[in-house]
Amino acid sequence: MFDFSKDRREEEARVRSEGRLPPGQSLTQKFPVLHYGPVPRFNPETWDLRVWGEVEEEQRWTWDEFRQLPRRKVVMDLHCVTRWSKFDTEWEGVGLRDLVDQGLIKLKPTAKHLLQHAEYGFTVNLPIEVALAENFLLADTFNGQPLDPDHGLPLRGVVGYIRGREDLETPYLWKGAKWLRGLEFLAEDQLGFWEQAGYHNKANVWKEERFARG
Ligand SMILES: Nc1nc2c(c(=O)[nH]1)N[C@H]1C(S)=C(S)[C@@H](COP(=O)(O)O)O[C@H]1N2
Ligand SMILES: [Mo]
Repeated sequence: MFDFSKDRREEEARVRSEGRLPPGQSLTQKFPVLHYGPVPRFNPETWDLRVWGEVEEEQRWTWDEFRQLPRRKVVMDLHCVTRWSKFDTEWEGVGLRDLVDQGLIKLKPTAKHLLQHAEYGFTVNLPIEVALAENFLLADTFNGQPLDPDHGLPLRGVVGYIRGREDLETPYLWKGAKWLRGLEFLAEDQLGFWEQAGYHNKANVWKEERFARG
């Protein structure tokens, strides 16, 4: 095995000096896998992404249709509530804001929250402002490659910190659902899987909002 601990510590010192290491986090050069339950299989023939709730029209995109949607690239620092952070990760996919701006999703004024629905009934909630910001992406590509099955193949929500964008809310990584299959827009907030299990609802990494009090 390589011993890259010195390299890791140097990298960590650098991002800390740049003000990019949130409190209680440490830098990893790996990409740990974290989730509850099994990894689903991807079948491009039957896969779809559905959009419903507080929208003017429901949507359903097949895999081929999803790949035709407007695309963008985002570079982000990822912060996991279990205290690892991964820096300068490169994602490509579809921005929710672009779908709304281009009329591909028509939100009702009552749409105040997004509930991501993943395989096996997993859910996670975000306020609409966070879901529509540039640091939340419906990602199908990581470092120029399709996602690993463990990391959400074919599609996941991903949320992180964009350098210099202190104006954007940065939640912990659990706020992006792997194996994403549905976007439900809600008038009232609804807790997702980990939020019901006691994780913090807002999950701001700079404020260390890891767990709900109680
Ligand atoms: N479908 C699904 N998505 C999920 C989870 C899960 O249990 N199921 N866990 C979340 C948690 S707790 C984390 S930390 C990240 C981890 O993403 P990674 O495995 O790509 O590092 O996925 C999030 N998305
Ligand atoms: Mo997590």
